[in-house]
Amino acid sequence: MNCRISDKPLYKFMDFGDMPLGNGFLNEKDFNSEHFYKMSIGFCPESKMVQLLEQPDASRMFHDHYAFFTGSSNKMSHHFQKHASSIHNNYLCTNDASIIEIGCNDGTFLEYFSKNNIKHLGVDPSENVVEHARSKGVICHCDFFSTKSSCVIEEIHGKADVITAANVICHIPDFLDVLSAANKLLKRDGVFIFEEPYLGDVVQKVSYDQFYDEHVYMFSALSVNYAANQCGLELINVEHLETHGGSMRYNLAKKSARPIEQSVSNCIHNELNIGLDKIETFQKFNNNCEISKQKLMEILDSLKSKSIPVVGYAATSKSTTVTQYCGITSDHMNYICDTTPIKQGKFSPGAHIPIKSYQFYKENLPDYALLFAWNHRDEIMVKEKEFTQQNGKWIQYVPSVSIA
Ligand code: DWN
Repeated sequence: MNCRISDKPLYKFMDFGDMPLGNGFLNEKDFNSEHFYKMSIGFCPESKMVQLLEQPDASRMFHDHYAFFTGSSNKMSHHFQKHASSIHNNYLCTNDASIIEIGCNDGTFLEYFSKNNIKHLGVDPSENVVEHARSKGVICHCDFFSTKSSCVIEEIHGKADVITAANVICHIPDFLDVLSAANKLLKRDGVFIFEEPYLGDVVQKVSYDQFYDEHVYMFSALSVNYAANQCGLELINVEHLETHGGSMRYNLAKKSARPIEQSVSNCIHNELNIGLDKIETFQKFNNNCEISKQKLMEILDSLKSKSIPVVGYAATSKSTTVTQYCGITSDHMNYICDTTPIKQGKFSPGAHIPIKSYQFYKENLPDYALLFAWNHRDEIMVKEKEFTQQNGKWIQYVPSVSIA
């Protein structure tokens, strides 16, 4: 696995110990053969990249029973429709215009282009989500995106005006290869637009749960700019987004093909101000995570000692990091409820807490719910008015530990 964008050493600043797969929901019979890897995070002072030091093999994470479906959040579906329409209006006005999406998942984003008869191609390595996308009329190629697969992609589709990705690029270890492949597949003035959870938000909100096997990188404008420059691309625009607890949308173009907008230098200036270029910032982040963990466990241990039932709300990939890092077990939490059928009836990775359907939760409202899907808080608070009205309490840990 090549997951280095500079040949300078990485400084480890956080060690999570043994970690199961974030989306490795499993059956009881598989408890003994569950896969664990050593999860730790490092910072490269040269490229300013923050990343996992080790990542499990891709085939363990992305396969024909991948558990995450983009359409599981109404708000995210709406976000992608808006994004699709904006890309259409800004970049895809000619008759021969075309778009490629890396990591198209269940087709939530590309469905717009399919419906509007715009030439498109989704690329994704997980056959089950690709099937879902195809059922919506989305044209897909089932494979990992790389310079190797770019030859086949070019044969099928040709070069594109726009290449997009959302919450995908930070999953791919060979970032430089992805950038090179994108550069190769872009038309001369094409743009590569991707959005990912943002390092600045992770540090400021102490959202350590954004680190898990699939997220090999936690990008900043500093690190993306560094990598893009090595592959004939440059960062021309950035836009901060509220999605997934704070994300950044990066727009890249071939060198000198498009003007570099003010947002890039503004963002980099802000990143230097908040210290995203310094190891000390991440050492402090590590301390803040330890404090957050202690506070959360004080609450959960206290409820456990009084035998007060707690339910986890949403079996997110992030919840795996939280349960494993904090030491949350099925003694603290009766079950985790989740709307995704493929997760229901299984057990959470590592902690082996049962996953139950949303229906089950609605019929057995608990006293306390730990909000694992804190990044969808607004959507969930609207949906869960009944729980709050019945005096149900939310336990939260991002941006700070609280009971409300
Ligand atoms: O990058 C990634 C992000 C975009 O999605 C992937 N590596 C995997 C996944 O991460 P996640 O699982 O932490 O994503 P979410 O969107 O925070 O959580 C999705 C899960 O939450 C699904 O299993 C559905 C569930 N959920 C729920 O049960 N009720 C979600 C919502 C909004 C709800 O109301």
